[in-house]
Amino acid sequence: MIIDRLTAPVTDCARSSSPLRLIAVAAPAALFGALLAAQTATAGVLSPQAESPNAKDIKFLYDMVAIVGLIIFVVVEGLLFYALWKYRAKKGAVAAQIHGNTRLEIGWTVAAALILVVITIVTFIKMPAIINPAPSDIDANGNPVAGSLEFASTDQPDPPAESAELNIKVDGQQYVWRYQYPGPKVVFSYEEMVVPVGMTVTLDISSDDVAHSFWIPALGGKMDAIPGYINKLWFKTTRPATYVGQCAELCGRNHANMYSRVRAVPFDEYQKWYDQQAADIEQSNREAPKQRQAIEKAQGEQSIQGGGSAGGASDDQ
Ligand SMILES: [Cu+2]
Repeated sequence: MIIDRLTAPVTDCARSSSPLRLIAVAAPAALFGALLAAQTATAGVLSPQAESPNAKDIKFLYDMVAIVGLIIFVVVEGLLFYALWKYRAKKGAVAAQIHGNTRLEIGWTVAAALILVVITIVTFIKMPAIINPAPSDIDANGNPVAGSLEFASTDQPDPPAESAELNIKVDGQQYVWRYQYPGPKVVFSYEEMVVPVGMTVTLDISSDDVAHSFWIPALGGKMDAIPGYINKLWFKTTRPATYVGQCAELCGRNHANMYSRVRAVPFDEYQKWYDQQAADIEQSNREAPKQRQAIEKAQGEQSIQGGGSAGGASDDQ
């Protein structure tokens, strides 16, 4: 009887809490899954995506530090578990009192310092290639050029003088990216940047309102977009593809919707897009005043029919 009384509430309790327990496990798992599904949030699950030469160098440094860290983690944890097992408490055992081991202590201090020195040297070797823009693989007319010296950041120099480059002004605005293209025509686009494959693209990044951050993970570093400042970044694509990114600085209510995209296309296709975009913009500029006049006229007639209103459109607006 006693046992019955004791066990009954326990099983009741277990039964009632099982859906809760399921939710407690399933909800974080679903959240984690959703995070992984957001391509730009992970930027490659274990190791960063890399397409542009500077992105590849950043990935190399990242992987190097991650692998060294992983080896040290395995060795330290391995020794810890080995010691736990080998020296586990036995009946009547008295713990040995140890007061340091000079040789061992000097050893692991020197080893740690050496690892840091190696990481520093390799990082400094890679730095110029991350900072300085590489020359384009194609010239200003879209013809391939021989050789590909890989030369990227805030104080980045221009690509080598003889190399073609495409300089795009990137402007962060709550909540959209605007790209202004160079050349004889007025060409700009929002959200999606179109670039020719093989051309080194240099970016002058700024903002109209608050701090944003321009980031296409596969195409190199992340750069702040700050009002009043021009920060520089570069990338070079090697194949036709679309690379997605996202504003990486919390910039307000709709920050999560501030996407960015780079579409790399063959040079001819880029030129076609450039001309079409210029023509579309020119046509919109011609149509806009007509549409405005039509709207103002309609509003004017409405206000006359309604006996006039204080906020009506006037001719000089
Ligand atoms: Cu933003």
